[in-house]
Amino acid sequence: MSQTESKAIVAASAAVGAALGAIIAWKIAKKPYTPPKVWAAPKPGGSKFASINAPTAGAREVKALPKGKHPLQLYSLGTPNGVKVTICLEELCDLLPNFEYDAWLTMISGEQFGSEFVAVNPNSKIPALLDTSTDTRVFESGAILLYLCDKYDAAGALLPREPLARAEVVCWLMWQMASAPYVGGGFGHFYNYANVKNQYAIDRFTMETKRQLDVLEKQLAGDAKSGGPRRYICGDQYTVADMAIYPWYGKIVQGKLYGAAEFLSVSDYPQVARWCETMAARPAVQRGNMVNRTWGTKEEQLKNRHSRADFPGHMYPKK
Ligand SMILES: N[C@@H](CCC(=O)N[C@@H](CS)C(=O)NCC(=O)O)C(=O)O
Repeated sequence: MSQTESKAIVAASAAVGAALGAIIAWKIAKKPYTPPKVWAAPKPGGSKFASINAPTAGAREVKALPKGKHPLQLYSLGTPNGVKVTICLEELCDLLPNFEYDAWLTMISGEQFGSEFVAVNPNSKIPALLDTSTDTRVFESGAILLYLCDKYDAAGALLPREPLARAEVVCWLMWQMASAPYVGGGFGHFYNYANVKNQYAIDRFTMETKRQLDVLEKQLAGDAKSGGPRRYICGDQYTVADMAIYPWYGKIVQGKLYGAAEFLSVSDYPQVARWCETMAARPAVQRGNMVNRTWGTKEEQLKNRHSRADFPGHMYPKK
């Protein structure tokens, strides 16, 4: 058999394989599902993360966590939930000359089930923070943002201390925490990660994701109370609400999450796009985006972070 003939056979087999895969996916999608009396876990498959999913919690292996020399140890990955926290930590570096932290890359293909990680976050998800100065563990990204500001931001630069202003910021922070699962676990999962594209699920979560983007668009556009567009989510002051919301909704509008900008018609949200530009220009946002990141160009990644010197020199603004 000539080389050309064998190449043609390989190409033909690949095409037949792809066609069969598409038919199976289509058949699965069409098959009506009647829930059994008692649910049983399906065999792994069906999405990118299926192999780590289980209906039980807790440690799966005995495994120590690495520890650095600073009191704050962050165990995380550069996903939107992780980036919220690394942006905040980098903002604190810009506010406080002696503030430091260690951030350890934690791969969620299994490291979140190690015994010491589970001791820091019983929910086995990044980000997780350990404050070794008091042996305090903090989990849930929103709780970590509050903890960091309560402990280090005495001036209320990132989270106002005044109760009424603080309440508004906490409302938007809680909004983000409650809404993101619709975007990540709902829209992102079914549109991007699930092997079988299910129209019912995609329609449901796209509807909700667009509605949430419109909530933000209207907030940023402003009203009689704000007297015009709001520069940041809560007005003139940049806060933890911006840090929490930007890595999810900002990145969707910038086309950096799920490759869904066109599908979601993100040009419907010009105020969100305007706010994204302001956010992306902040040096701490740029650095926070790099920490514990394992994808993109080499220049966009800083897998583990232990000091300001880990970043290229130009990335900390001159005082
Ligand atoms: N509500 C949590 C969500 C954290 C979360 O979902 N983390 C994901 C990565 S973005 C994770 O660790 N997934 C691993 C898993 O589900 O096993 C938070 O905001 O901290």
